[in-house]
Amino acid sequence: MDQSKNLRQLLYNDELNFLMEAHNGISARIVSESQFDGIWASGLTISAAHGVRDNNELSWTQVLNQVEFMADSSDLPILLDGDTGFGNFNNMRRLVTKLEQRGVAGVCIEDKEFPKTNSFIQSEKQPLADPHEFAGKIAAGKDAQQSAEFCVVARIEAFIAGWGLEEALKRANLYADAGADAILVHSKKSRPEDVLSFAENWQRDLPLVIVPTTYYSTPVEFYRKAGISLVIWANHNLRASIRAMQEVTADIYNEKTPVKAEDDIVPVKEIFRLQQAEELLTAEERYLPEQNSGYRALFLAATRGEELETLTTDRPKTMIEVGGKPLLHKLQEQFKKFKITDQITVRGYKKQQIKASGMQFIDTEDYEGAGELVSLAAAREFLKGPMVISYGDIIFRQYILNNLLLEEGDIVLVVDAAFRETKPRDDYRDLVKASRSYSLNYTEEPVKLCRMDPTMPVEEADGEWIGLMKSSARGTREIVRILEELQKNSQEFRKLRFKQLINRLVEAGNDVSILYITGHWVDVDDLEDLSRAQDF
Ligand code: SPV
Ligand code: MG
Repeated sequence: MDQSKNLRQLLYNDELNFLMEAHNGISARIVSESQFDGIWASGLTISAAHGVRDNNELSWTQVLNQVEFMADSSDLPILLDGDTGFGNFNNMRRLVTKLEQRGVAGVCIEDKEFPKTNSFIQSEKQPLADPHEFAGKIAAGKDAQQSAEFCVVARIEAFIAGWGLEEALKRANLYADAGADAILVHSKKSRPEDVLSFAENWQRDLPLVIVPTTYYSTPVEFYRKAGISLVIWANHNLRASIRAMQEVTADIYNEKTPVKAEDDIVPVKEIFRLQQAEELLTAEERYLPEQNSGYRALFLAATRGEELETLTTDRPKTMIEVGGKPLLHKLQEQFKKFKITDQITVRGYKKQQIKASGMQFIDTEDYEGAGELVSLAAAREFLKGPMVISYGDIIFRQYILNNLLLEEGDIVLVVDAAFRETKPRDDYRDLVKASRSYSLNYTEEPVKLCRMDPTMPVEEADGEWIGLMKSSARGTREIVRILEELQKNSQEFRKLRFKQLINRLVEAGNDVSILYITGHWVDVDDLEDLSRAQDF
């Protein structure tokens, strides 16, 4: 899109239009999501965002770089504050060429000397440029542009430097003669008298631009009546963000936690949205070969969950909706995020009700009163290579799966060390004793499982297994070996639960590692759990 043409229209149409300040890619995107007509890439705020002064401390290529990011992230025309053109007529030519190449719609230069000082700092001491030299710079810029639409705005600093209307008009006429596309008349007064008197006495058709930073309280109707074309709100986004950063920094320091501050800041998701992270995900699907983590997932979902009463008369609990989605679909999506796309679910109770696209299924008829190992044995053929095995009725925060996948070890169980708070009841829980209790002290030494025993006194337990584990190819082979051994040797194999398998693995000399978490998961066993899950 030709942004220069858009900027030109803002200058030349009969309406009063507005530019909003931005100083980097993200602020440019924010302005571009608003109803504003265009963007002012302010020299003051671009400098300040870099932590330097508005005295040409940034090099012109650094400014160019910044405005390129702004152009990339916005679909509005950008008028760059080009200070004094970063040198003489020759520097101005090169500036215009580069700005056009980077999709910047126009540039405004001011008739002061390089290096400039911001107009609000000791303004009366600031020397103005020789008007003829400056007019030559404008002419050189206009001659350098490739497209007819690119806009060069000449900014008059006569009022700023303590000169009067006459000097301002004389200079503006010279710059208009040199080919400027518009005149920006700047003032430091708290009322608009400079700019209004200028507008009244301006005889040419060339549009006028103003920057009401100090006379901001003037109703914009005055500008419309005076025939002004463009108003620039020159620094407000940076000023707003400075206040916000000061407040949040102080607040988090004082509170020693961001808990309070979180309510007043955007969620991280909002950053992703502004960065258009979604687009990259779609593009990845399109351009990258389908990726697979190497893990396969097995979900155990054969039981009904009768404690959930009428909710499970017509479907198994894995299909109960939490936050608008069946538990199994939530698990499925979560695993997909980690490129675990090879997924299988063991179904039993009301198996026809379990549907999930892209999911494979294995059915077992033996689920009523059976332990989990029957389901595991049903999935025997699938138990190959690196695996993640999960109960079909749990939900957990994403980081838990992430950390599990990163954890070393042939067999790793996720164990909740905060289990006493998580579920203060005494139904069946896979309590575990470990080589070491959960502690905040960092140590390289891995935590090993000693035994899993739901009957151990709660005070003795180091945590509760949440029903989520992973195994390496070697670990999976061991699981299969023990599973088959139990199948062969146990009289009541169908009653066996995970604890028997896990304890046998340990007894057989396998290291079963533990990844401690502290909450952030729910298993949906009864109605109380379900309401906790809905809040989750
Ligand atoms: C800027 O925003 O950098 C300007 C306007 O040039 S002023 O700060 O008022 O000089
Ligand atoms: Mg400036």
